[in-house]
Amino acid sequence: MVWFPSQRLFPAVRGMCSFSACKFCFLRKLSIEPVQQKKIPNRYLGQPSPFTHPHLLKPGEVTPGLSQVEYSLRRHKLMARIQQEVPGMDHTVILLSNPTYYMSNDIPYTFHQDTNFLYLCGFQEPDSILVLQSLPGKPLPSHKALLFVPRRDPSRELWDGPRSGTDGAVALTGVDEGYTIEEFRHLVAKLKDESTVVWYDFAKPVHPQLHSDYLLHLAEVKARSKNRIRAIRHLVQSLRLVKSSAEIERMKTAGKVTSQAFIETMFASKAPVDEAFLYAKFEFECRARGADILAYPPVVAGGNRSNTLHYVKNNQLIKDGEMVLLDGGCESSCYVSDITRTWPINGRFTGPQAELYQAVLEVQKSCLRLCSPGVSLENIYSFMLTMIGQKLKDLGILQKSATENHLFKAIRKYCPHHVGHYLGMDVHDTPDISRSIPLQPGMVITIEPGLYISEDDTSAPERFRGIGVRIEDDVVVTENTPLILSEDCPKEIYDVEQVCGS
Ligand SMILES: [Mn+2]
Repeated sequence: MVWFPSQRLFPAVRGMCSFSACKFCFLRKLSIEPVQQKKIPNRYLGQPSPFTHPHLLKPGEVTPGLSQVEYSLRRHKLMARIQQEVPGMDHTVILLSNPTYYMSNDIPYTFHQDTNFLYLCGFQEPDSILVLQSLPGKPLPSHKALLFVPRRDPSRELWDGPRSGTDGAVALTGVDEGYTIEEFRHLVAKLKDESTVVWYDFAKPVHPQLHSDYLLHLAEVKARSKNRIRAIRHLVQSLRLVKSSAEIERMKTAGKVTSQAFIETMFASKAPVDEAFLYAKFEFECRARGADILAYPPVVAGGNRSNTLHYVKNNQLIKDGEMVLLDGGCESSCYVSDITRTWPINGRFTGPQAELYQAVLEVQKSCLRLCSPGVSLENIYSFMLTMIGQKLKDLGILQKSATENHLFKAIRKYCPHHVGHYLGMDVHDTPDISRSIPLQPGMVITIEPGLYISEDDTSAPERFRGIGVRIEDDVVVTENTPLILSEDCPKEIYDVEQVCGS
C-alpha cells in the first residue's frame, strides 16, 4: 500500500537500538531473570499453543517463532526506555487489547489484535489488559507483568470457542501473574496515588469500552495530579522499529509466501479476466501457503484503474492488451508483507507499456541500492523524485527545458505518493516514527516508486495514457547489501513475460 507524503511527521526518537546489533547498547548488560516455565494446560486455549498446535509452535513459543524470552525482553527494553525518560519514580504501563468489532448483530468481523499490545505479550484474545509495574525498592527495568483476561465462561465458550483463562494466559505468554478483567478495578484504585506515573494512551484508547469502564475516571484524576498520565504508544513504536532476528525470520516467510502467490496469480492471468478472480486467486495462494489473512484489501486494478492509488473495488473486467497492477500482502504469524507488481494481462508488454515499466523499474532498483544504514526514507524519497523527473523527460512526458517549478509539479502529479514506509506487524508500521531518521540494520521498509498516467491526461503523450505502474519490494536494512524479502517475485520484463506467458 502506498503512503502519502503529506502524513504528519513526528520528531525522531533518540537512542534507538537493536538489541542484537548494537555493541554499545546498555541493554546488553541487562540480566533478565529466566522465565519460570509454567506448564501449558493440556486443553484448547484462546489461541494456538505448543500443546494443541505443535505443527505451528515449539515449546516455549508464544506465537509461531517468537519465544517467551523474546517477549520478556521486549517488556524489559520498554521499561528501560521509561527509566531513561523519567528516572526515579514508580511506573505503571497499561496497554489495552482490541475489542471484537461487529459487522451486524452478533456477526463479528475477523478479530485482529492491537499490535502494540501483541508486541509486548503475544496474547490474542479481545477484551484484555497488559500491565507492567515497577517493583517497589527495585530499579527499572525490573518489573512485574500482569495480564487481565476474559474469565472462563462455559456459556460463552459454547458459542465463541475456548478461552485461555488466567492460568492458560500466564502459562502461554510467560507473564508473571494473570487475573480476570473484572479484577482490574482493584489495581486502578491504587494508581490514583500521586507517586505513580501511569503510561497509558488515554487520548486514543484502543478499546473504548474498557477505557470508559475502568480508565476514564483514572485519567481524570491523573489530569489533576502532578504525575500525569503519559502516552506510551511512541515508546513501543520506537522498539518495534528495529526488528530482531526472529522477527526478520517471520518477515522472510511472509515475503516468500506472497511472492509465490504473485507467481501463481501471474501464471493464471488471461484476457479477459475479472479483477475479482485475480483477487481470489491471490488470497487463496497466500492462505494455502499458511498465511493467516491478507494484510490489507489488495488493489487489483486493470487498465486505467491502476491510476487510482487505493482502488480496492476489484470488480471490473481486464481487457486484452491492458496491464494489471496488484498491490497485495499477507499476514503470517503476526508479521506482514506488502508487494506490488504490474504486468500485462495477456503476457506480453506493448511498446509503451514496456517503456514506462522499464523506467519505473530502473528508479526502483536505484532506490533499493540506497537502502543502507545512515540514509533515511526521506533521503531515498528525494532521490526518487529527482530520478522520476529525469525519466519523465527521457520518456517525452516532460519537455527537456521544463523549469524547476514545472518539473516538481509534474513529478508530484505523476507520482503522488512517498517512496515507502516502515513495515512489520502493521503494513504502515510504527506510523509515528519520522521518516527523516537514518536507517539502521534491522529496520524493514518498502520501496515502491510508481508512474501514473491517467487516460484523461491530454498533456501526456497519447501512447502512455491509461497506464499506471508501481513496483514495490520489502527490504531489510543490513550492514551490507540490503535483504530483499520479495526477491522471489519476478519484476524484470523478461521474467514477468516468462511467468505470464507460460
Ligand atoms: Mn506499501
